[in-house]
Amino acid sequence: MKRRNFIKNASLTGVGITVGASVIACNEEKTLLTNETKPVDLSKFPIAICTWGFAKANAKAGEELSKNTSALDSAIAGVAIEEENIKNTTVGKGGTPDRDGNVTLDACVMNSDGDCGAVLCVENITNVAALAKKVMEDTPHVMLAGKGAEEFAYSQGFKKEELLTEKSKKAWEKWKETSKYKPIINIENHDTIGMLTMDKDGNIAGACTTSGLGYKMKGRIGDSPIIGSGLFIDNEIGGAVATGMGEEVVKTVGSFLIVELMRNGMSPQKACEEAISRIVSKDNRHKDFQIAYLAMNKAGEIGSYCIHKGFTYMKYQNETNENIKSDHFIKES
Ligand code: SD4
Repeated sequence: MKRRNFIKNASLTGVGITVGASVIACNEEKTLLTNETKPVDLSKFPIAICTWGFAKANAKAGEELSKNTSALDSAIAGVAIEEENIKNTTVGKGGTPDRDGNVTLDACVMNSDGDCGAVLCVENITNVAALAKKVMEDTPHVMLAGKGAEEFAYSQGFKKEELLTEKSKKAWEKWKETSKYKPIINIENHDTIGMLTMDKDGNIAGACTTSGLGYKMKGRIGDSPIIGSGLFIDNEIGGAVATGMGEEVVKTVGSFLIVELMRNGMSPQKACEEAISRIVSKDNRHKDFQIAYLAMNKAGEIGSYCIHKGFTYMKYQNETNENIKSDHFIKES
């Protein structure tokens, strides 16, 4: 086999580590070989997957990938559909505000080179995933928060927008009558959008963007903009994204954990199951919150798992965009 375009075998640093997800790339032959010597058919690529039933967003990412747009730009173009969709109350413009009525957005992106950028608690800017990419590329930093992120956005030509819609404002005013803070499992069956994209050569990138938990405390940040929690990519291994109760994802650094489990030989499905098991084995509170993970490895294999029934994800492959039900931990729910 020709060794040009050799991608370092990550398992070589360990002793006796299983190597299911490690790859040797051999573009000339249009195949990837895993260390299990399973040939992977590159004609399966590109692939776009995203959390929940965000069909249009995922189709957009798939179309961009098919036009040879980079994996990261395809993901950003895909999630922008939901950031701009004011009917979606969990992402971008139209997102549910915090308990003081401020819509504050969180997002992060990661490319195939392992570079990343994030913005936290940003007001008045709709396309925060694109802003996270700007942080990655045009600042010496990885994360910008609050006013600093907003001012940086204006300096980059982003426009100031009112993110609180009349509808969200009315819902917030109604919420204030009781002020009961209880995140709702599978809210309206869509939530944070976490997307993983793989270009036709098998390079992976991702984006994660959200308005966070509705009626959160002012200044609260969840997992979504935290690299390793809401999103993690290692282009030698694969990627993972999370949705659900951010506080619990952060405690186990869920997306990073899944990629590491895949590095050590687990399938994306088993890795997602193990990451959920780390959360549910701690205590019984998981009965009251949802967490879902979605992962893809270098061979384009996909896995997902969640605590409660109801999580679905989108998969775009070979010009087909499907909504797929995830398996779940609490079987009786
Ligand atoms: C957060 N993980 O802010 C996000 C919100 C979410 O289901 O995905 N809710 O914690």
